[in-house]
Amino acid sequence: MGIKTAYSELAIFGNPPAFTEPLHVGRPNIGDRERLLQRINDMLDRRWLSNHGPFVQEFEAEVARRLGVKHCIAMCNGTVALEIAIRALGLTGEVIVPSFTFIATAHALQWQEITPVFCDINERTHTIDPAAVERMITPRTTGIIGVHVWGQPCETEALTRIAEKRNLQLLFDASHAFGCSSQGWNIGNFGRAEVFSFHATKFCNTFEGGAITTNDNELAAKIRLMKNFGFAGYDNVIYIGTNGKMSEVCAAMGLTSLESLDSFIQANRENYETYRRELAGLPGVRMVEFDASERCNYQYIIIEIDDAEAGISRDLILRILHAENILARRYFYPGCHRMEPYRSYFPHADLLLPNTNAVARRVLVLPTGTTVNETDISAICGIIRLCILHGQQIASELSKSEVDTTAYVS
Ligand code: T4K
Repeated sequence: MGIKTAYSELAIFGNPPAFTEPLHVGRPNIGDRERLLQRINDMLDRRWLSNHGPFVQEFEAEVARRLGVKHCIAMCNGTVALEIAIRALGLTGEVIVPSFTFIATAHALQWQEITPVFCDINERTHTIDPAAVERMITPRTTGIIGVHVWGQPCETEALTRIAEKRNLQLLFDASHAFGCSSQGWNIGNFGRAEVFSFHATKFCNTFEGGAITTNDNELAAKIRLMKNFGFAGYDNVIYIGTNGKMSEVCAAMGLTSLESLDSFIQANRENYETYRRELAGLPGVRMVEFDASERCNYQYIIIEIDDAEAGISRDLILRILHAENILARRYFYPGCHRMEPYRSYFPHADLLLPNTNAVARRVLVLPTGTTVNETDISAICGIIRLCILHGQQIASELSKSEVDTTAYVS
């Protein structure tokens, strides 16, 4: 890895990249490899590979204990967990959901022919705006899905009030928020249920995996049936269901990840502080900061680029970073409402989503996690600094050399 001190050294001009290997945003954290292999050996010896095996039971109990929630039902992934939670809550008609989220949140509704009604976000926190939620309620609305995007808690109190007042189901997509809190309470305890993702790219992973947590006994029992074809015992199906089960090997990885959770969070937190220091005062660059009074997993480093103030576009910065092998991402550009099938279904959704559109135009997610260290972050921020300080020269030299600078323009 080489530190660049002049903009003429940038890889976009044909120089060697700062990183010889790609630096990914979602590089998985691997806990204690020996413990994992030992668990996999135990599993093989036991010849119990799936169907609510001992590792899944232990994983569910450990997640529930950590979150202080009555029930945790492990699932094969976060998307199926969302689909099952939506079905178990009996959602139909229209459900209010932010457009600024991973496409799975919207698809989990549309997959079941429920209309996602896209709602705007708070421009600072990126979470669903309760005042906008109230404006989107119609006689067909049956529920609200809040997303704790980046691990940033939704305004849980306001959303709970609205759901109670309007008799709506409240579900949270907590895919990013394992280990986070809202007003001191662990995420996992809000609404009727919350859904986590333990995908490989999440700071706590089970290879692929997810979970639903709830304090509602009846709902938990229904979800357990639904994720196992509705089986209530041998030869006894009492409900419509699907296959949402987590496998033993995934739970083995999950248990191993949980053992290292504190060190993962510590590494993320140190990276977050380093980025904050390195990017402080750069014009046109704002880092999304987390409320220090809440617990947070710090698994995402999010910056916003104001093109005009920065003197260079977010998309040109992205292109420059990619040339350096820094594979920053534009999550969740362009917003679900601008992706199919929603773009065709709701061509006018844009008009009600000014904050979503503005944030999607500005956001960049940078690499972090246990594979990224302070020196890497200094190199990444050094390149961003060169972009900001020499934006105009870079753009004009690129246009002179007839390189296509429009490729990433929104
Ligand atoms: N709700 C929300 C709010 C979500 O963010 C997500 C998932 C879900 C629901 C659904 O949960 P799951 O069904 O996935 O459990 C990635 C993840 O695949 C996805 O889980 C995550 N959100 C989303 C934010 O990010 P992509 O399409 O960007 O993945 P991909 O393949 O581009 O990988 C991301 C980066 O990670 C790349 O730079 C490569 C790197 N990577 C990836 C994998 C899988 C690795 O270095 N190693 C790996 O093993 O969606």
